[in-house]
Amino acid sequence: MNGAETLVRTLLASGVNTCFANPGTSEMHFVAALDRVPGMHCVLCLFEGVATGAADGYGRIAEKPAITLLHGGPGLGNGLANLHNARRAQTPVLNVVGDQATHHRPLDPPLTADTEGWARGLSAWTRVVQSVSTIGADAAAAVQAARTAHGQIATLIAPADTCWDDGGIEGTPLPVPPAGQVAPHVIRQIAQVLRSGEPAVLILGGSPIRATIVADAQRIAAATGAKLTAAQFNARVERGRGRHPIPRLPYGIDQAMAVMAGAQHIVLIGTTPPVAPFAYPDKPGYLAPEAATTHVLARPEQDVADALARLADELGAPDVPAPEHKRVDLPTKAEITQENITQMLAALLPENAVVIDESVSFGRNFFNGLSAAAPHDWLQITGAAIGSGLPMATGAAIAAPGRRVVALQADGSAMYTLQALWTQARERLPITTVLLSNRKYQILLGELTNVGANAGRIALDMMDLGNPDIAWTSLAQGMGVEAARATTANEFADLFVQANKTRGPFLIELMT
Ligand SMILES: Cc1ncc(C[n+]2csc(CCOP(=O)(O)OP(=O)(O)O)c2C)c(N)n1
Repeated sequence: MNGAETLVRTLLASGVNTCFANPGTSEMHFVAALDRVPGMHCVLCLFEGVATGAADGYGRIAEKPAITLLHGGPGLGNGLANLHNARRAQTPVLNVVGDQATHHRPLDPPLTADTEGWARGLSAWTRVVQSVSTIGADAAAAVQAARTAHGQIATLIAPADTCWDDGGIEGTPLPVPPAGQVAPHVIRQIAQVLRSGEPAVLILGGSPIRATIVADAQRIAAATGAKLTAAQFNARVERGRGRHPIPRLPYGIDQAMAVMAGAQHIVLIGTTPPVAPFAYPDKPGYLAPEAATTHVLARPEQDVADALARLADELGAPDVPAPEHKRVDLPTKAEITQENITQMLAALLPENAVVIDESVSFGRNFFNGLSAAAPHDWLQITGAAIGSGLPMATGAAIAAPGRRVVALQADGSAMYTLQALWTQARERLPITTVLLSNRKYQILLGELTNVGANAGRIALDMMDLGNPDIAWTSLAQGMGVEAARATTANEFADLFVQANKTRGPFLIELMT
């Protein structure tokens, strides 16, 4: 058995059966092994940022890693930004990076780079395979690393000769380490803080934020009078009609500070402290009142569900019934406004959809506005490195057969990784992309003012996508995706219904 075959067999035995690939010469033995060892769904991506973003979307839904198959340091480099988003989301991802054969590397051929160094910047676990005899054991360890602490980035670098040499030994799957439990004294201590009645804000994070987790957090909030919010950036939230709604900490500094106003205690539950995404002159960086004390109920890698349930019990907090949401009606007005489109999405979202949110400016209110939509999962860009939406939708659709994926997608961000549309068409994935076409980097126009920069003509040109206009319906159709343009809100509503009935992908260019 050669090394590549050993690698594939070990991955399959360890429960990893999906690969997002952009191969090169050093990965030829890996792709050849796929014909000899059945069971790996290998998905071709035409840019590495699509592969890594798809692995992020896949891992958030499947709660196990997909692999990315990348070509050397530069291939990995092209995928780094979406690995950054995946790392922030605690998504399990396993990169398999082919590289120069061990005996060829000293010759310094053109594609040679510090692959290991580039990998280490983002990966919790990195290993270079030393010989075919260890590649099986290395692969098993890599899967275990990716599945540790809810999810991490693991990178296995495989020099070409470790894949083509014979003598591989299949690795034994290794156990997934359970998430750490919060110590009893921490539960008691936080209960004491909350019993004091002093104003407190509970900030919930973790991956995923299940409906049951929100329900237990609501018990605690109701019993103690604490305010409950999700963090600003969340990998996955289960929500919608019949479930407890939970707001998220607003993006704007002033709005976030208003949520925190008066708090004497901040309790972090599976999340990191609330900080501003960027510094601004005369604005705080730490988003909490100066007098507030920050407490940690559970760190991101710990068992959040268990900690909340135990805290709720410690407080003797009774169950709180979820609100009875009425179905949202369609608005009667026909203009394309944020309000109307939000209401239309809330009224028409398919049951059990997976929503991907890279809607940036136009979609600022989508999250709260869709809390009474049909039950769904909400996946958000987590690391602020734009270009994750279309790839994440692609990976999520592969992980969620039978569910519609709805990507709420700003146009500037979509341009980073638009090749994802081609993969969506090739794999016939049930994805509706709502492409929010404002032909601007709108958010940056606001940021110019926020940071106190004086914008002239050249600066404003750097935020203008209208010269030339980007023809989204043509781009989508050119990659095999059905597409249509909506220039009124009613047209949008009709197209959204039609798109969601299509078996494959459909892109609606919404002229905002
Ligand atoms: C990888 C990366 N490059 C650049 C940026 C800087 N950036 C932040 S938002 C933005 C433009 C977003 O425009 P668009 O997606 O169209 O959203 P809009 O604000 O217009 O709704 C840019 C370039 C970033 N966040 N991440």
